[in-house]
Formats: sequence, C-alpha cells, structure tokens
Amino acid sequence: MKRRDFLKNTAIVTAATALASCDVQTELRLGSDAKNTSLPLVISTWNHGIAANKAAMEVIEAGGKAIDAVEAGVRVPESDPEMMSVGYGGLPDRDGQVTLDACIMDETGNCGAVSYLQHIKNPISVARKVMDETPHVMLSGKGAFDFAIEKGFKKENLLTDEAERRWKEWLKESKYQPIINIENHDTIGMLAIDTQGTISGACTTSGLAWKMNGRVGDSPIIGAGMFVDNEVGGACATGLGELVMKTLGSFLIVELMRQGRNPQEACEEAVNRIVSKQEYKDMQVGYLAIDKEGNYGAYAIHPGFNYALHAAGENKMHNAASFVTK
Ligand code: SD4
Repeated sequence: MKRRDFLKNTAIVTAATALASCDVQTELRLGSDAKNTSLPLVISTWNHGIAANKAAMEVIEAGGKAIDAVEAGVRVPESDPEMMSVGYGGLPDRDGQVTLDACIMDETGNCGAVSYLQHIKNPISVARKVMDETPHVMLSGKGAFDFAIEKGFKKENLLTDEAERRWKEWLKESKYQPIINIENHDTIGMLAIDTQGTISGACTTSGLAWKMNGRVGDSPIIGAGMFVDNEVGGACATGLGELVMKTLGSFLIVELMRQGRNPQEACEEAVNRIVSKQEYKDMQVGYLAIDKEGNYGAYAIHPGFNYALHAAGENKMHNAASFVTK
C-alpha cells in the first residue's frame, strides 16, 4: 500500500471510530476535488469577509502586495463596532475586558503577532509592526500595548455599550458554553495571492466571548490560527481555538499540501485529526486553504461555516462542507 493510501485509510478508520461514538449523521469526505479559481484571489472567513475581501482586493488591484492587502482587509471588521467578535466592539472576557489576538505572515516567512492586547482597535497593524520593526514574532499583554503606544497607536475603550450590555446579561447566569456558529466563533482569517503570485495571510479576533481572563486562543499562534508558505499555499482557522491549537491545524494543512494533498483534502484531514482525537460534538472549527495555483478548500466540523471568496471578478459567500452533515 502506498504511504499516501495508508495515511488516508488510517484517517478513515480513526474518523469512523469517532463516528461510532456519536449519534449525529456524518459523512466522511476524503479525496475530494479542490475547487479552482483564477488569480489574484482573496478568501476569508464568515460574512464579514465580503467587506474585508473588497478592501483587500482594492490593494491588490492597485498593484499592491498580498501582505498589505490582508492587513487592509481584516482592519475592516476590526474597526466595525457591529462586529462583536473582532477588534472594536468585540465581546469581552468574563471580567468585562476586551482582549485581542492577531497574527500576520508574508511570503518570505516573516510573521508578527500580538496576544492579550487591550485598548487598541487594530491589533493586526500592531502585529504587522512586530513583524516589521522588532526582532520578535509575538508581543503580549502590557508589552504589546506599550509597544503599540510607542508606535503611535491610540489608546481607546473597545467595550461598546452593546457589548457591555450583553456581558451584564451573561453575568446573570455566568455560564460558559461555547455555541456553534454564533458570534463567539467568528474570527476573521484571510488569505490572499497578489498579481505577482505571492501569498500572505492574517487572522484577528477578540477570541471566545466570556473566556477566562488571560486566555489566548489559536488566532495569534503562527501555525495554529494561520500559516503561509509561499512555495506551497496557506491556511487559516476559525472556531474553538483550543481544538486548533491541539492539532496545529493551519501548519498541518500547509504541510499536507506540500506532501501532495489538494487544499480541500488537506482541510478535511485537519478536521479528521480533531474529530478522531477530541470531543467535538458541541464545538465548531472551520478551515480555509489555498495553494499557489488558485485551488482552494474549506471544511468544518459542523454545518454553518461560510466564507467569502473574491476572485475572477466576483466577491461571493460560499457554504463550507462539514464532517457532521446535520
Ligand atoms: C479563538 N479561534 O479565540 C478563536 C475563536 C473564534 O471569533 O473563532 N472567535 O479561539
């Protein structure tokens, strides 16, 4: 048996074992065809991806680089107080504090990240400065905040009246229960290929609503929330960060593509890794992936994960297939 077939069969057995232990109807999707589109392209998670893709594509169409495009793109939901899972307006932790996580990576393998950043509206731009202007990859907490202020970012109150109202409502029962596909799971992850064929990615979030103070998710972790390798492609994640961190999902997807899987197969295998080893019944994770040729893939544990694809003159929402089908 070829190694590739062996790996696939192993995945089928482990995933089938996971199936046997749950009563939801599921479908195994391995060996699926990749979807293909033309370059340049921008792809990003959830409905807020449409406006974000538009801003990113404007940069690319003006001759800009993918790294500038993804930064400009994800700044759109970060700055929007109506988006209650990213940046300004994000839902706070259980102590009422809005703490932000973000990372960015370019085609040379340079990357920057911030975690547990407070009071700064656009964490992706702070992550970009960490990448461009420090010898480090990640700054966290007070250090990240001090760095942002030093670089000219403005200190702002990110807790909007609506987010504070919801937090006070939550406090009445103080029950932490991740819910599938609502606004406590809608990080924006974005991948782009510019007209030169170079790939970059960005990922930014206020993290899980009502998380423990100090909790950092997958989104700022290079290789978990997002990863790109210009020789191969890129991947990004949304959903319950703990499941993504335990399997280093985005790095895994890019490595699977390097070994010959197409982006769709790679996303499916990354989800299979989760469902074969972790409790996933009430937990959502969604992945997006692209390769250098404009093949792309999307897959989630549960139905409901959607993404925006801007390519070939269209910027449209698509529903991702999922491991659990109803
Ligand atoms: C996290 N992956 O912090 C993020 C959750 C998410 O909107 O997708 N939030 O775990």
